[in-house]
Amino acid sequence: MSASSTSNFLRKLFERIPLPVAIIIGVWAANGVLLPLYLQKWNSSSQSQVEVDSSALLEIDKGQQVPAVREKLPLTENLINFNSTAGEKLLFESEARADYLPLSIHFVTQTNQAFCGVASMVMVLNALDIPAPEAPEYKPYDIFTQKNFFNKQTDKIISAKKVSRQGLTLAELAGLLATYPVKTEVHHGGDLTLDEFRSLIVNNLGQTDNFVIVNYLRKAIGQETGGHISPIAAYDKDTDRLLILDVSRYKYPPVWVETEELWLATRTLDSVSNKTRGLVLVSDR
Ligand SMILES: [Ca+2]
Ligand SMILES: [Ca+2]
Repeated sequence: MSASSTSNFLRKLFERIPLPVAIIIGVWAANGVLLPLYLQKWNSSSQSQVEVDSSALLEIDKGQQVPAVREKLPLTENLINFNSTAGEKLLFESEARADYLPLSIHFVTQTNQAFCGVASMVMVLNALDIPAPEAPEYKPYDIFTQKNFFNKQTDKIISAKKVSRQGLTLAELAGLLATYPVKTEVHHGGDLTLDEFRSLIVNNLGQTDNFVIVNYLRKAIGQETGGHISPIAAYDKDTDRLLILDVSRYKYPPVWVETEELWLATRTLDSVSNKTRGLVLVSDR
């Protein structure tokens, strides 16, 4: 059928359809196109605004940035992937790993790109077996989650909403933990020698009733890019490396990093607090 005979056929067809039926068909067709577009727009505008880590954006042509769908990021040669034969061997032959088991049992992925500190605290509180609040999604079981961690007490330090925008400083992290029955000890990287940094961590990793949360600059250990927080789980003396259980599990695997490199990464300035990053040691009260 040619283009002109097709249009003749359609015109004749429409002439035979009564006007009310034509109106109904018109409205139905418009809804088919406009309603889905409207719903799509409504859905996207009603989603909560979560700050996207700029390292999750890929540069494309014309300098335009679009959210990228991609696999975990590759590791630079200075880091040993825990999920490798070498990484596994380091754990089995590690000289301080009392914290590995309780932390690995409670290993979680941060629920948004600024919740690394919250995810780390939740892991440590669960590993310490601190009495947890009710978790409605797991009723009748109680466990710390990145949702029920926040309450009226924690809101006095910083709200969940604010944390999702800007993350946490070392002082805020310790302040939030102090609302729970635990003891905290804050050490800024700039105040510690390498030996002090190493012995604080290694001593702790040899004891089961306390944990180390580290705040470091990713860029300083060859990762993308900004300040980050995660628990440390083990130490290998022969290679002088620490195992970080990285809570951004969508982005990087746990890694073995040289102690000196991590120390230097904690001696960087956090522009929010205007202090260097560092460590928080957490124990039962
Ligand atoms: Ca070893
Ligand atoms: Ca410990």
